Amino acid sequence: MAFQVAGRCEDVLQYRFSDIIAKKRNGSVLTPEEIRYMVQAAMNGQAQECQLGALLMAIRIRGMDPQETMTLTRELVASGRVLQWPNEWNSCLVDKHSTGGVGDKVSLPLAPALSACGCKVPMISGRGLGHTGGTLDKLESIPGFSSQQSPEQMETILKSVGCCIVGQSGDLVPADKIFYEIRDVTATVDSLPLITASVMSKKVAESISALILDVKFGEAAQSPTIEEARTLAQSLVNVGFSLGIPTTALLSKMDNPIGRCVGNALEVIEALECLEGTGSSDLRELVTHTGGHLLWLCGKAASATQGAKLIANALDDGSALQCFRAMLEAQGVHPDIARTLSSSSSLCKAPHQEVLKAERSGTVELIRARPIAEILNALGAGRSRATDTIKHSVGAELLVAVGQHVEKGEPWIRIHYENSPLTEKQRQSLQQSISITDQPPFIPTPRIREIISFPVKKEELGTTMRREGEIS
Ligand code: IUR
Repeated sequence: MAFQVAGRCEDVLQYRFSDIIAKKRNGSVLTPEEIRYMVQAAMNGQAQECQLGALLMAIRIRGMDPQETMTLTRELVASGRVLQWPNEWNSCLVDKHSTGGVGDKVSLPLAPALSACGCKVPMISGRGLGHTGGTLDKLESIPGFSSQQSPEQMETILKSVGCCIVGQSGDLVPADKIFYEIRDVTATVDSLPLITASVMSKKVAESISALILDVKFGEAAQSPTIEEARTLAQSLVNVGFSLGIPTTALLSKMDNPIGRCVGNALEVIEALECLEGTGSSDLRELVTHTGGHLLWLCGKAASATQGAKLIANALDDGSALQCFRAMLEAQGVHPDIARTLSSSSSLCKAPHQEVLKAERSGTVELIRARPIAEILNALGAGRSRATDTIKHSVGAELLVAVGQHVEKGEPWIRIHYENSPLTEKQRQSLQQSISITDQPPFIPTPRIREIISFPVKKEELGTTMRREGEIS
């Protein structure tokens, strides 16, 4: 039954918050004015926390249509400052968002590789929470690295280096912070419109020209199935496009850890391998594909395939590594460290290591990322509450790869730990996380399974979403 909000008038400040809660609770569509009021009331304290929680739960249960989701995104953006850049950067400002994975260090090589290809990358990243890692935590394994940069400092770094990776400043989308804290304690994090508005508002506030989304699915992702990931990706792409940012989403499989390292300092070393043109092929695949799509979206490549080649060149010819080192120096790392950092540098080493051995011979079919990440978190690599401190040296190196043959007794994982060694239960759980079968060795399927994008030509704006088929 449609529900009419009482007290409606021209001045949005005269809504009654409880009427808006009831309207959404009853399944009606909120008007743009009601959504604006919801955000303003959260900002100016007119809405009580319990009312915000009730409204977020009503949205979680009843959902929002694409128009409401777009309006919520726009109002979140309007709650704070919007970054502004020199006009000449208008078509080359790009960023990436990942829905979170295990061993996901893609941003570290991607930002400098894009910068080496002529883009400006004002990347705003987050910290790890739960079983997924955070880009800022990884970078903070490098002594001196500072993720706190003002918009003015960001502009200076973008002028001289072309990319920066920073934390979100308090004046950017402050309403999202209020909503997120309440979502976190009211079981409303997993709401499609709330995730969409939260993610996209921060990207819109960055004033970028193009955005790539890595929407993960699988056991170690937020979305267990490709169908759920596709729905989220379509919602994100929809809002991006409606608010003027050409956006493409890649759906990528997240069951095995990305690359061969999990844990902050170890992942930086692996990112450096990628920047040196070597290292894990699945990491390089994600970096070149996400970068390739961005170069295409912002007109620096004739196709995503050509863009991927340009990114691969930047990794192979050392230009991306140079940008990475220059970014570190600009963000506080001592020049002697920044200018020489390489995959053979010793970075924040854990005092202890334990190697586990394969319990049978056969082919490695799967290495389950989620239990590995949960055990590493328990050893201090991650945080379960936002206020927890982390141990950058804690992590794991995979010594075997999916698809290869292993012999019984061969070492398959090396755990790096500080003061608390593995318990017997953790050891058993790690042994259960590798699946070794009798099938013949195989080449793993690529991680990226589907691409969701809108046409970027202006005359095609607003037409239906184009989804390219499975890519092999
Ligand atoms: N990241 C965000 O920025 N917002 C969200 O709601 C989630 C992840 I879930």
